[in-house]
Amino acid sequence: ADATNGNGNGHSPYLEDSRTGLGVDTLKRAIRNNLFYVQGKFPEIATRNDYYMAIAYAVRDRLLQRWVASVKQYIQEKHRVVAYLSAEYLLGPHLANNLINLGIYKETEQACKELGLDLEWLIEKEVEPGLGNGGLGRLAACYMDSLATLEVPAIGYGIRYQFGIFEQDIRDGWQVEDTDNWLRRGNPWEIARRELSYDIKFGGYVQTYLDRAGKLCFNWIPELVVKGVAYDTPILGYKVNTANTLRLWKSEAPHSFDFQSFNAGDYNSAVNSKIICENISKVLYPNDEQIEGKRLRLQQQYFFVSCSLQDMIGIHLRQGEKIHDFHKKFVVQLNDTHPAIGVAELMRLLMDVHQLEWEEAWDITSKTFAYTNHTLLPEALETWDLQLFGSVLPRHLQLIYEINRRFVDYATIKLYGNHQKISSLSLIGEGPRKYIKMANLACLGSFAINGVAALHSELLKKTVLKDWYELMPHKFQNKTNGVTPRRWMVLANPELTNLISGKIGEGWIKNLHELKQLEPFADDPEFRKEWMQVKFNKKKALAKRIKKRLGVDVDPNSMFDILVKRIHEYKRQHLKVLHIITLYNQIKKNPSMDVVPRTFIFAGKAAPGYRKAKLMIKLINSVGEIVNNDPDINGRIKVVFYPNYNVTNAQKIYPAADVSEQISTAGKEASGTGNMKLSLNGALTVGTLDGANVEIRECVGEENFFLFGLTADEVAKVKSEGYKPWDYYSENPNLKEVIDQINSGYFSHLDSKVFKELTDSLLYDDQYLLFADYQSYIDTQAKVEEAFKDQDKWARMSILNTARMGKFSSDRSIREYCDEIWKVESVPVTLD
Ligand code: 9GP
Repeated sequence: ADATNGNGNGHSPYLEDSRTGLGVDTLKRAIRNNLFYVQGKFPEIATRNDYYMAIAYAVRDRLLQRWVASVKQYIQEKHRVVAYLSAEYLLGPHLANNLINLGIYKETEQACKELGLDLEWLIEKEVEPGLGNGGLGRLAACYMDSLATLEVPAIGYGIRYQFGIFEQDIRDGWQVEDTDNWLRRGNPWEIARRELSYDIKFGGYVQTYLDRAGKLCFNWIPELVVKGVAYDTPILGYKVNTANTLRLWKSEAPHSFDFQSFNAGDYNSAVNSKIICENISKVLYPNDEQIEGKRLRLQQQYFFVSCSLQDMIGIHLRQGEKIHDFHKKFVVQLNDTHPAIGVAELMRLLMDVHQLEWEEAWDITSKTFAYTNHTLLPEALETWDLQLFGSVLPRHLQLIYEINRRFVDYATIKLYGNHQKISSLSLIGEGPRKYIKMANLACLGSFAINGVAALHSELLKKTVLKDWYELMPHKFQNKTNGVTPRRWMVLANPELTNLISGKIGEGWIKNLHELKQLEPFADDPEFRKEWMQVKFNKKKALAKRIKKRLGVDVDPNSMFDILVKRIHEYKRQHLKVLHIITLYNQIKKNPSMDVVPRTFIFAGKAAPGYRKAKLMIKLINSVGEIVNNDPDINGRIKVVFYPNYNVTNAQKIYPAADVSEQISTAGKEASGTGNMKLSLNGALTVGTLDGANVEIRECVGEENFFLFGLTADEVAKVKSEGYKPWDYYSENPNLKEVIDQINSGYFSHLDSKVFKELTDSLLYDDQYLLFADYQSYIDTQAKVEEAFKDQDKWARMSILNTARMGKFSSDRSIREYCDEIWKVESVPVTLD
């Protein structure tokens, strides 16, 4: 069959190349070959992982053809390139995504079937690379997908952490962390480029001397040198030939061990340096929205930024270009402040290595970088203790002092006499201990600064970056986040994808605005029925997973009310718990009341050192234990905490959501992207006017969105007037009952102390205004319940949510970045 049937149609006269062909028979042949020649196995003894690998390598071959063509064309035609610098990439599993982007999902499924394999079962096997914490890392992954789909020459640079975000388990209601050994079975998607490595210096001191021409020169004598080795992963666009590179750096020792120590019999010292060097890319810091001023983290940041900038300069010079034109070749996007040290590092490379003068080096640097801010939380803005910084990067400390000296001179003239403002703009913070302000370095060194949703960008200008906005208003922009419809619809929800494409064709997958054509079908009763049937099937599938994972029965006919994201006080998972307990109490008081059955599904990780977030998880599980087993409730409400929220699990959860909970305190969530994925999958949002919720509501229509709570302005006002949570508690009997109940030990086997830290922080501080928003939230939830009773109307609202989400494609975001910040153009790639 192979010899006659290259395209799987039985008519092809020639045999497809087994590494590039896309037909069923060719894929079968490739899988069998890989099993034999790559895995060294034959079917009788092959494991599930062997087959997964065999398929992955077959797919990788096809990616490589496009990847090589892309790189070749970029080099030959010398295109301008976007370099996306991000300490995190939350990629999610590769296989199914690559099959979709190659357009061979069905063919591969068929090939597997003919080999007696179940593709879906093999896909389930894939361990995802969890090289990120949450929104910021996932955004970087969506952007890589869109860059390739829009055929924009781009390189993503980051760190190849050996251990990604921890795996979460729940024991006795508490979060327990386990290491994420994602590389244990190998990674078929990457190629190690051992020839591509750079030396990265740390510590030591700087020698200053005059050269023969009398020029002041600096020679950094490091205490430690680490080697950064490139590991490349191709990122293919959707049904295009463009495959861009994600280049992640692994840290290694320049030498495997120290021979002198080894010969002297001191084995530990002989391998010590190897361990120190490898530690740098060993593990991802598991904190989201929280800085940790640890030496290793600074080392990680500098490590990947220096490797990346040296790499870019190398690419530029190898193309025969001049260092003076670096900024014309590359535009470098700083994903938050984690790579902001790049500003000082590019200055160092241009001056100390490439011998440019200060003025020209600064001119190039400040035309190269653009900075995206992802948070309004002041505690998440990175600073480094100056002494620590100087001990890791002594040369950069000098450079930052000099950048700052020149800047402060300028600001002093511009802002004559306004010492407070000048000191807030300074790159160096004063106090008992001095510190470096990375956001200020990023603002000063970048030609563009953007927030990630309209409200966020406005608040940046009014709050954390106010002084910068007033000094340099021309730099400020907004780029509302987006999500890739390929992963979050086509892959996660093939059933809905088919239903939609059956009505309006497939154009929406690349141009999400086309979903608008679905609107008229919201009035078609038959379509509404089919729509709800797909939702029901996805709920059934999730219910099955919940049963398997947690042993809890949930009813797919109940409303699936979903709150999934990192656990954080500002995201207010505990407000949801207050609602659940309120509902529980209502039913307890009137067991025969007519209540819409609901399943509350939570998921999310807490930073391991964030005690209150971990307590919130325990509270959810404790409430679940009581509610789920109370005979008065009789299964009408269920509470589930689905462990180990990651991309794989998210893909199963979003399509099953009826309700999307986006309940952060207004003015705290920069954007959110889960809100977009849920609404795209037809969930109705219960939300505050925070982050991108504002724009989602504008798009889907206020009648299709459940709004509650204070606005950002009202939050600021309530706080400035002296907010007293206790007053809300004492004046609202339902709220009081809920808090007292938690405090009494009702949900914790009569242990009244477990949740005290949490309830005390609400009663006496309540930074995130749960109590102020409580009644509004409860009232809105009553409206949700009413709306759900009319399933036909609900279906209509659900369809309109999906139909109106066109704006929230990451393709739209990337197009805006390209046109308004990066000034880069698409380059369609042709295959040889
Ligand atoms: O908290 C923001 C989230 O709102 C946003 O959607 C995401 C991507 O822009 O970034 C998150 N920020 C961080 O993870 C750290 O600043």
